[in-house]
Amino acid sequence: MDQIIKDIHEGIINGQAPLVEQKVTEALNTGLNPAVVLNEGMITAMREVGRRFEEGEYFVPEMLIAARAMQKGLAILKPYLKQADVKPAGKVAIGTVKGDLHDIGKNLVAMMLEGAGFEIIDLGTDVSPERFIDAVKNNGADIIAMSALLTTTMPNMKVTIDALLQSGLRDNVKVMIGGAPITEAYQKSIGADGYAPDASRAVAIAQSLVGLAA
Ligand code: B1M
Repeated sequence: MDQIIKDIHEGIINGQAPLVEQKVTEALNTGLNPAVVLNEGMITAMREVGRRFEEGEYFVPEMLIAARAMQKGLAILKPYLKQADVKPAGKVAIGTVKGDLHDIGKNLVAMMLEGAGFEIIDLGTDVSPERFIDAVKNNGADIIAMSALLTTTMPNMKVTIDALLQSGLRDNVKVMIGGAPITEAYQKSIGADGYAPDASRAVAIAQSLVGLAA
């Protein structure tokens, strides 16, 4: 691993936001591939933070400051995740489901979709089924994109799909889901139209849901 990638990785694990900002900028200026910075430096660091939390080495405050450092790095990376010459692709209402406050993965998916030409309605975190429905009814979303990181909140994806069915809007919109505990089998079991395990595959799924060649 490049020293600079190691520095970014360690910086996130230790929650050093200014260092992460500095090193991500430096990495991009020296011509390092943004995907390498993201995947090898940053995403692996959050995985390590999760491991430490699970092992009882980290607690919520450490997770929180690591997440802040990650968000700072992502903000610098954002313009580099855009693809050149993208055509408008469709409107996506994205949010983390009710009860869930994790937003790093959701933000990353939103950035990649935006980079691929989708218009993004970012509903934020802790999004109720009613707010997703509102985005279809009043904002004309073509896709509802739900993220969940907790096994306790993932059932709210099904609650949202059921609410869409009850409101008569299910046929007007495609539903895609993702997040660490989500699987393709779960997607099928709740009647969602698509599942992606990571942000780049989320772009391909969204494109296929609106009929664009992925
Ligand atoms: Co939380 N947390 N957390 N946490 N947290 C996890 C998820 C956990 C796995 C940690 C662990 O135990 N190892 C665990 C869940 C266990 C479970 O349910 N089985 C957990 C827990 C328990 C909790 C609390 C309950 C802790 C507590 O309070 N006791 C609490 C819950 C709060 C709540 O939501 N109500 C909590 C709180 C927090 C913080 C607030 C401190 C912070 C979040 C800050 C923030 O997001 N702004 C936090 C963090 C940082 C994590 C970990 C360490 C990292 C998550 C992350 O950002 N990953 C996480 C451990 C882990 O995931 N290994 C953990 C990086 C991100 C890029 O990946 O989000 O998976 P991810 O997104 C990926 C893919 O999943 C996919 O693409 C993304 C990019 O590749 N994807 C999609 C995501 N959404 C998608 C949507 C799509 C498609 C793809 O289509 C729509």
